[in-house]
Amino acid sequence: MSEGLYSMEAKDFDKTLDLTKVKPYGDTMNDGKVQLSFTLPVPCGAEAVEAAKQLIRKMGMENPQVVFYKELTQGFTFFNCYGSCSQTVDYQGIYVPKVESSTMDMYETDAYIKEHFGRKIVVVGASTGTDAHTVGIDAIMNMKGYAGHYGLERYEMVEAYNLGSQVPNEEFIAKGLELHADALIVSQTVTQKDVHIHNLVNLVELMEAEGLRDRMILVCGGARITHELAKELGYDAGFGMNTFADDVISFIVQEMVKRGMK
Ligand code: B12
Repeated sequence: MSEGLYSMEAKDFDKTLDLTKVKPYGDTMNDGKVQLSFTLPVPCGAEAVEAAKQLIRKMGMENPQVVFYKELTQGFTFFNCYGSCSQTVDYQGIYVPKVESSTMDMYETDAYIKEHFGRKIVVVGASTGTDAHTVGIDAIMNMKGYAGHYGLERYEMVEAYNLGSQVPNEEFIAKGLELHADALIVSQTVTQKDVHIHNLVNLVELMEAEGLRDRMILVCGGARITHELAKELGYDAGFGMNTFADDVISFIVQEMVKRGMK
């Protein structure tokens, strides 16, 4: 197959698609088909199926269909359903703040660091505060990496220190200073009661109080972190799901060059 076909988008071959009024796609353009699954706390039976259909209509769906239902336990029924969404979104009007650096692979990054700095870049990472989730920060830092992308420990020109999880912010900063970190990278997974926001803000405040904020690149990441949120909280960048080490180290070194850091 030619490369041209791979780079085709729906708008290239379907003239009924209007990007100012985008609807879900099921079998045909603009059919609005949506799959829903949920549980109702009612006994399994015909009344439960009717309740599910009425609920789907109230959600703004036309033609509700229950295609599977089963008693979960006495008094609870689980449903798989379809409906046609009557709402649309203006895709063309969407603006999402994103990290603007261009992602380089490990070899390109190592070469970039040699050319611009002539020394190793020190990156210190941790899952901080009460957060015990390590898989995200490990995916970014571990030698073996994640989904085919090497982690920072593998880079020839990066000195990567992974402090693990539940690292108090004070300890994190102290370690960053001791290791002469160019960048601190923080992972936050738990967001219940906005614990991630309190913890991320606390780190920035501590760094500002010690006059350190401008001396290091500060980055956060996690499944529920966006670049927009990170910027609001005083970080240089934020990375969400599907991030790899390539993305974050590319940002760090390009940002260091922009700021004239040596
Ligand atoms: C594994 C897991 C655990 C394990 C963690 C083990 C470990 N060593 O990490 C254990 C069992 C310990 C655990 C405990 C808890 N967990 Co838990 N856990 C999960 C689970 C199943 C997977 C998380 C994971 O590993 N994802 C895989 C990694 C690769 O993805 P990721 O973290 O998103 O990382 C990627 C990006 O986000 C990004 N990224 C992440 N960090 C960083 C950092 C930087 C700098 C950058 C650039 C990028 C980046 O890059 C990564 C790679 O692309 C999720 C549910 C789920 N399916 O997601 C729940 C989940 C995260 N846990 C949850 C909860 C509530 C808890 C507990 C509070 C439960 C409890 N009541 O005790 C405790 C919290 C303990 C604590 N003090 O933190 C909730 C969080 C809900 C919320 N919104 O807050 C989830 C979503 C489950 C749920 N649906 O309720 N958990």
